[in-house]
Amino acid sequence: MYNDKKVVFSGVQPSGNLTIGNYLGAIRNFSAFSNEYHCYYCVVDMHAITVRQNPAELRRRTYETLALYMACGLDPEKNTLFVQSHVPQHAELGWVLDCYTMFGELSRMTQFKDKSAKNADNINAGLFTYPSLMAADILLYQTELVPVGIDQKQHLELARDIANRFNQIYGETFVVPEGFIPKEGAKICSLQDPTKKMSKSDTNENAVVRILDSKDDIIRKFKRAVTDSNNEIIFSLEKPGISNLLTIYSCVTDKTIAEAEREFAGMGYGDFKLAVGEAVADNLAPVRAEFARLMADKAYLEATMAKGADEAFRNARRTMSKVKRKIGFTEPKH
Ligand code: AQP
Repeated sequence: MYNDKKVVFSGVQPSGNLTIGNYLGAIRNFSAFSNEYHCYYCVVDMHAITVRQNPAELRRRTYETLALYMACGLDPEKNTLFVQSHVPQHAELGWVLDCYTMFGELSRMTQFKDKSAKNADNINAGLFTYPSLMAADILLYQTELVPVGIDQKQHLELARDIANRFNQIYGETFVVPEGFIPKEGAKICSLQDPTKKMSKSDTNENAVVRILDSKDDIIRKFKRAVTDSNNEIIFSLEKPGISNLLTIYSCVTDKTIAEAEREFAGMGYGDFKLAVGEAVADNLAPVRAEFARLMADKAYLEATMAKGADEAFRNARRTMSKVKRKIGFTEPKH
């Protein structure tokens, strides 16, 4: 820790248009930490290139992701909002931590296995070492708490193992981070295959609800959502489609699952899906409006990015020089 506040860090890849999974599992929970913690929220563009990206789209999405952070309530005066590639210590520490991460550990990562299967023609080294770069992102800021969806739990555990390993060899260097996984919304599932998580890079548009989808699109996608046999609207392992919709409804209305089940008892699936779609669209309407306002002010977005990069750089540099000293690197005396 470099000031008296404990640190929160989290990131989102600008690898596609963000989904309600990214929103409910991660971003909308971020602002709750802003008063008590020093929060770093990063647009992790370096992670995004582990899968081939179109350069113009990557650039546009980087601005959009930053604007979405703010549209979801993150005030750049109270949070450090920045872009990963603007702070070179991420790559620098990422390389160092690669040398303290075992091949066997990386081979066990389920995201690597999933993404290798999806991108069989581009199984690059970056995709494999993604978790040690993620560990660097977190450890650079001496982070205590990392709010993420459940899909990132395995990577976070590896970041803890890497921090502990490094600390054991060189003495206390990194704070060992804890994950913060929300009780509701930690895994929002695909509307077309509710046994899988909703992913922004899914090519089936009906499976994914994007934060910036229009109200009509949102409602249409929910109307087409896959449901389960028999007409009961209850949360159950045997009913992944209905359970996913109840979870989404409960997140956007702040009602409990039990309250939602009571509200929809006896209703047909068609009306239920329409009600969920409308609740989601209404919840996202202010985010969409604020996003449009922010995107119209590119100068403000650029100033926010620059300010965030400066703040992040100052603290990242301190951790990096400590790491270099510990491992025996020399520094030039100018
Ligand atoms: N479906 C989800 N439910 C809950 N949380 C989710 N997150 C992602 N999908 C869901 C959380 O969103 C944050 C940012 O995710 P990311 O950009 O790092 O990428 P990801 O986890 O790989 O998410 P995607 O949407 O599936 O991206 P692509 O398709 O590019 O791989 C994380 O906290 C994540 O847990």
